[in-house]
Order: sequence, then structure tokens, then C-alpha cells
Amino acid sequence: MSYKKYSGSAGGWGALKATTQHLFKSENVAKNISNLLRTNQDHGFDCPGCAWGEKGVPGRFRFCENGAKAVNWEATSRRVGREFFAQYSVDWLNKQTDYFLEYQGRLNEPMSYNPDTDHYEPICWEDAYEMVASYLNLLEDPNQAEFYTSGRASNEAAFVYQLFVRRFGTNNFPDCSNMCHEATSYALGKSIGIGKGTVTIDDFEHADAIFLFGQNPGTNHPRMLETLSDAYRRGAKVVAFNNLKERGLERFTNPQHSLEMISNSSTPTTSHYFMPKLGGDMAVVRGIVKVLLGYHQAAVQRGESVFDLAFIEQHTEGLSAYLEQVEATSWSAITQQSGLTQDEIIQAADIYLHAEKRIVTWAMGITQHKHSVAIIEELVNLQLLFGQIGKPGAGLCPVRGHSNVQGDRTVGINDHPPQALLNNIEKVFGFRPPQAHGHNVHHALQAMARGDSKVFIGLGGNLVAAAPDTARVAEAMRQCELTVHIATKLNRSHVNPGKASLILPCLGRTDIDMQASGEQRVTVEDSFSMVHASSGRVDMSEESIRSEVAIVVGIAKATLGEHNPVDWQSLADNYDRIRDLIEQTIPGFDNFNQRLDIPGGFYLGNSARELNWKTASGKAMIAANELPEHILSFDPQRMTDKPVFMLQTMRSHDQYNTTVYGYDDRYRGIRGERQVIFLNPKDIELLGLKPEERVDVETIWTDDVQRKIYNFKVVPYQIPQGNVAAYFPEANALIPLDSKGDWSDTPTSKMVAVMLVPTQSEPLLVNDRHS
Ligand SMILES: Nc1nc2c(c(=O)[nH]1)N[C@H]1C(S)=C(S)[C@@H](COP(=O)(O)OP(=O)(O)OC[C@H]3O[C@@H](n4cnc5c(=O)[nH]c(N)nc54)[C@H](O)[C@@H]3O)O[C@H]1N2
Ligand SMILES: Nc1nc2c(c(=O)[nH]1)N[C@H]1C(S)=C(S)[C@@H](COP(=O)(O)OP(=O)(O)OC[C@H]3O[C@@H](n4cnc5c(=O)[nH]c(N)nc54)[C@H](O)[C@@H]3O)O[C@H]1N2
Ligand SMILES: [Mo]
Repeated sequence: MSYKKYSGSAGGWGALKATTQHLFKSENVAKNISNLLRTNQDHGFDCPGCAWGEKGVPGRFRFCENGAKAVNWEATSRRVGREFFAQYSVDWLNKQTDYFLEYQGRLNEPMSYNPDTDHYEPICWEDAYEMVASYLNLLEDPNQAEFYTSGRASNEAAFVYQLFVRRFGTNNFPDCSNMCHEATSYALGKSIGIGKGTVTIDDFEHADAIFLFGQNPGTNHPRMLETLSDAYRRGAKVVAFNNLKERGLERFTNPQHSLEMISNSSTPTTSHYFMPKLGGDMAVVRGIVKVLLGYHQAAVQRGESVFDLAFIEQHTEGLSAYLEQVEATSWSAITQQSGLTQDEIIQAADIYLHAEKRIVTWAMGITQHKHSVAIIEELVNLQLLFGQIGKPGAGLCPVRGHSNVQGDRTVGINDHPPQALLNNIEKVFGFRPPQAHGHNVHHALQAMARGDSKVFIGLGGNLVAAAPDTARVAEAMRQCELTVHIATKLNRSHVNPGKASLILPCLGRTDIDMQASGEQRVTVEDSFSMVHASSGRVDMSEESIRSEVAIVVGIAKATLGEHNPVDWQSLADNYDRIRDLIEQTIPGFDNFNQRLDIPGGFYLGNSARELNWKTASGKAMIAANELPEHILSFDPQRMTDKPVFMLQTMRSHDQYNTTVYGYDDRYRGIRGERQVIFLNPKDIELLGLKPEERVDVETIWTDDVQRKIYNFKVVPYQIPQGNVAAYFPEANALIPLDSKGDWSDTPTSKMVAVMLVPTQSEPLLVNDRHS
């Protein structure tokens, strides 16, 4: 491994070089180049990378480096079938790295686990469906099964899945958003009456200031960099709050912009960069409001106002309780928790004040804390004080992760379904769906660990690696009577099988989906509530692979019967019929099939943007939360005996969640390794360590379980003292299952208290990852 500071800008030739390397690695070069040309085009497929939106400009070539990796990874010519599983036992496979498992290629026939031999063996599709049905129908209670969804599933697959599961009799819908933007959905639902962002991509062209909290677009939403540098170029202020100095947030060379590429020049993506402590963003925003409140009070003396009093009066509730909280919050609490100085906060407040149209964006640096809901409510408060919702160029923009995670929730993947959804299902399908709330990821894992839940079905994803407390979760999975994985590639969850286990290989976004009525399209919803069609290009007809819809229909038919409550097969034969049912059940999808051809898709609408507040009070709620007490101020200098650090777990540039594409993290200067831990140079010195030395990292938590990872290389980095960072999934072993967000139940992946000790043991063997 080596690391050195990355001196280039984000994007640019570095990105182009890496894209090309990944094309060659997929062993499918020509096909993949033509695939790339079709990404996010009308009549192409939706990029399986991220949920950032596109302006509907037909004919423009849009791709980004990490979208290219996602496409190439899926469209590989390598295959994992019966010979592979005959060769390797599950025990052996479970000792391999995540990279090794996925790199083997696309799963291409259904497999069933044989516990006697510890190998997966081929099974035919119909037998697999019957097997799932027999386990499900043997359960005493439908609530003993867990139905997981990962956010790549299309609207069509997700809708059919939730219909099957609700007819079967449960709302147990753990899904990836429980580990992702759940706090956003909860907080926005409570404060503005809808759990989604209020802006569209066009708003970014009109904003005067864009405030970004806790996200790393250079890696995770690269197409957003173009939006940010465009905004910067026309004079908007782009203000980043990030715990780390992220290269992709500083400068960007647009690969689509030939002059910048040729001259090797770049545009800054941010005008100001602040580095708060982990979890300190609520204090940052509280501080900004405190400054602005001061200005407002002074203005009132002059008979003027700084806040948008008309908006507040007409549209909100809760102002005075909140302002009392702001007054009561001391500057010392604000600076201590935020890690920023009062001057820095005044600077940020002044930028906010001097803009007229402001957008606030956020991602995992905000949502994966204990007090995430309160942080998001604080962001909303700021925007409400200035009437920044329902106005062009302004609003709230949670930047979603998986390309259809937002759509899956829209069409019913929800463990706490709104009553209106349940009523509509009853009306359209003539049965009364279960009314009680079901399990989210946290509850599902606990129920599996207790042995209460006995069947796990995963529509995509990799829960064992994505969830916290890896050892405990793997054990919970192994305890199940049956685990079923509908997946494109082999992963950690498959090699931690239940007593019986099935792998059911499915088509991905890039593949042609041929059904009885011909080639099918699916639809997805991006972060801006735009719904658009996607159709793949790769011919998979030679393989024994089925579409997600066909697989769910197969399971539903076997479990419930051919016509209960719909003619299942007709849905798999023609997805237009599924869209007709979505149209009847879910608001906003009128003329769904007719609108598939609209270039760039159609807008689902957003009630808050229309200043229609679907909250209990009928108004937008200004929440009055206290700053969280649990954020102890970790000052390692005062704890020289056994310093405690706060750890965040994040993505490298070469991964997609649990999918590891490679071992470089270019913008952070890391090459050839993932077992690294980023520390402030002063903390390295304080611990008596040297850069590149190895440490073991151990969690401090309230139970007596040892959670420890070994042999992590110390890397000096621009990060506040007392905070450290490492990659997930490797660091997931450190996060206790019970360390979760208030109200959201999201694992606190950005806040784990840890201690570091020099590695005592011999370096562990790292499995051969390039075989
Ligand atoms: N290439 C690629 N694209 C992806 C993904 C991927 O894995 N790879 N994953 C997709 C998914 S599902 C998601 S949810 C998104 C995730 O997108 P991000 O949210 O950008 O993902 P993370 O890597 O978790 O990065 C979190 C960022 O927040 C910062 N941060 C952490 N804690 C704090 C904090 O307390 N305060 C502040 N201010 N900053 C903090 C970190 O330094 C880091 O820059 O990306 C999606 N897109
Ligand atoms: N410590 C820590 N943990 C985290 C996070 C973190 O920041 N830190 N982030 C969390 C977040 S934001 C998220 S969203 C979750 C992600 O959790 P998941 O969504 O469960 O995980 P992924 O890694 O996205 O899933 C990858 C697998 O999905 C399958 N797959 C890929 N494409 C398709 C497809 O088209 N259809 C089907 N059926 N299967 C497909 C492949 O088999 C692949 O192995 O992880 C969470 N975990
Ligand atoms: Mo996510």
C-alpha cells in the first residue's frame, strides 16, 4: 500500500484513465463502451450507480467514472455457475474477500445449499419456487418471515413484491433505506409532511448558495460535481461542511468539457469548506441560526426583518419555542460540539444571509448518527425561517443513494405503511392488508437473532456486509430455516446461508428483459422525484437468469396460488399491467404507461413544494430540539492514558456499498489497500505512532461483546483531532447493532467510539483477492 496526497482535481483525466482501466477489467470492452453510451439516455438504461438526476437534454453523452464502474461490473462476461460452486465449499468462499466473491462474475443459474456437503448445488426454477412456498406456508405466522429490499429493484419489481408480501400477511419490509436515508424520510415527514426532497435539478441553476452537509459527491454522486461547478462558475456560493477534506469537493475537471480536459484546468466545486467534528452539524446550524437571529433582532429595532416573517406566519408552527432553544444554546456548547470557531460560523451565516435562494443538500454524514433526525430538523428550521421551500432555486435536497431507493418506498416498500396506502391496496385488490407495522432492518435482525424470524428473502443487496455487527448478523442469518437471495453477483450474505438457502440469479439494469409480450422496460425514481423508464442492452438469453419481476411472480404463484389476488403470470408477461396497477394504487402515476416516453421522465410532484403541508397541524413544523448530550467532546490531548476516538465508516472511490471494485481510493491518495484508518497527524503523534504503522481498533460499548478489527494502517489525513475514519464493510464489525439513530433506527455508521492500540498479533493473512 502507499498513499500520497492526490494533486489532481476530481474528475478529469484521472477519472477517464480509471474508467478505461475498469472497462478492460470487465473483459467485455466493446459491449461496455456501447453500454456507457446508453447510460441515462432516453431509450437507454438508468445508471445503476446513484440517484442523482439528469436534465432532460436528449442526445448528450452523460457518464461518470463511477457509473462506468457500476455498468462494467454488471456487464462482465465472467460467470458463476454449477462448476464454480462444485469447486468451492461455502466455508472456503466465506474466507475470501468481498472483492473476490463479486469479481467471479454474474450468477447464472439457481442454486440450492446442501448443508451435508457445504456446497451450493443446481436446482431448477420451479423447484426453487416450490421450496420457498413450502417454507413460507409452514410458518405459524407470516410475521416470522423477513422480506428485504435493496434500492436497485425497479418500481415494477418492488410493487409486485410488496403486493405478494402483504397478501402473504406481513409488513416486514426491512430495506436498505433503513441504513441510509431513513432519518431523512422520518424528519421530513414530520416537519414538512413528505419524506422527500423539495427541489428539482433545475433549481440548482437558480440557487445563489448551495450548502452541502456530510456528503462526498466526487465519489458517490459524480454527476453532481458538474451541477456544483456550473453553479460556482455563474457566481453561486457553494459551501461544504465535511468531516474530511474531500478532493472531489474542492476542484472538478469536467470530463464532458473538452477545454478543461485539454488545458488540465479545473473549476472549484466549493467556495468555502468547513470541517466540523463528527455529528457536529446540528451545532453548526444552531450556530448559524444564532448569528442570524442576532441580525434579525437588530433589524427589528430598525423596523425591518431578516427572517421571512410572512412565510413563518402563514406556513409554520413552533417558532417561539425554537427561538427560545436557540437563545438558550451557549456559544461554548456550539463551538465545542461543532468543532468550528465562532468566526467560522459567522462566516457561514453571512454567506447564507447574503444569498436569496438557498439549497441545502445532505447525505450519509448527516443521516447515520444517533441524533440524525434532530440534525435534519435543524436544517429544515433554517430553511423555514427564510421561506426557502416552494420557491424556485431554493429548498431541501437529501441526495439519495441507490438508484431506485426512493421509488421503492414510493411504491410500497415500507415497514410502517401510511394508512392511505393500505386502504388503496384494499380497494384495488380486494383484500385487507396487514395493518400492524412490520420490521425494519434493526427489528428484522433482532428477530432473526432471537430465532423468532425463520425465513429471510432478499430482493437484491447484501445485508450481512451492509448491516452493523457483522459477526452477530452473520450468525442471525445462519440461524434462519431458509434464506433466499435474488441477486446478480455472489456476496457475503450468500456464503452465510441459513439451514437451507437459495441463490436466484436475476437480470440487472443493463440487461435486456424479454418476456412473453416482448422486451420490457422498468421504471425508477431519482432524488428529484422524476420517474423514468430504463431498458437494458445486454443479451442474457443464453443464461438461466430471470428478471426480478419474474422471480417474485414465481414465488408468489407457488406460495399463494395463480390468481390470489391477481393473475400473477400476466404481470410478468407484460409490465404495462403492473404499471396500470401502480397507477390505480399510488398517487401521482396517472397515465403511467403513456408517460413513459416523455424525455427525461415525469415529475411525481411534491406537496411541500406546493406549500401544502401534510402534517398533523397542516403547517410546516419548526422543531425545538436540544443539542445532543451524548456527543462527548473527545479531546485526546486530555485523555493521554487511553484516548477515545469517534470513528466514521465511509466509502472509498473504488466501491459501491459492499461491492468492492478495487483497492484504490484515488482522491484520498490511497493505493492498493482498504485496511486503513485516517487520523489527524497530531493524534498519530499523541498515540506515539508513525504513519503506516498498524493498529487494532476496538469498540467501546455498553455490553461486554468484544468488537475489534485488526491490522489497520495509520494514514495521516486532514480530519479534526479526535475523529478517525475507515471504510465499510470492513469496519462494520465495530458497530453495535444496538447503536442506532433515535426514531430512525439507522446504524450509527458515522459515530462509533473506539480505541486504537498498536497491532499486537502477526499481520492477519489477507485472502488472495486477485485469483
Ligand atoms: N461510487 C459510489 N456511488 C455511490 C455509492 C457507493 O458506494 N459508491 N453508494 C450509494 C449510496 S447507497 C449512498 S447512500 C450514497 C452515499 O453517499 P455519501 O453520503 O457521500 O457516502 P459516504 O462515503 O458514506 O460519505 C459520507 C461523507 O460525509 C462525511 N461525513 C461523515 N460524517 C460526517 C459528519 O458528522 N458531518 C459532516 N459534515 N460530514 C461527515 C464524510 O467525510 C464523507 O465525505 O452514495 C451512493 N452512490
Ligand atoms: N458501516 C457502514 N455500513 C453501511 C453504510 C455506511 O456508510 N457505513 N451505508 C449503508 C447504506 S447507505 C446502504 S444503502 C446499505 C446498502 O446495503 P445493500 O443495498 O444491501 O448492499 P449493496 O452493497 O448495495 O448490495 C450489493 C449486492 O446487490 C446485488 N445486486 C446488484 N445489482 C442488483 C440488481 O439489479 N438486482 C438484484 N436483485 N440484486 C442486485 C448484488 O448481488 C450485490 O452483491 O449499506 C449500509 N451500510
Ligand atoms: Mo444508501
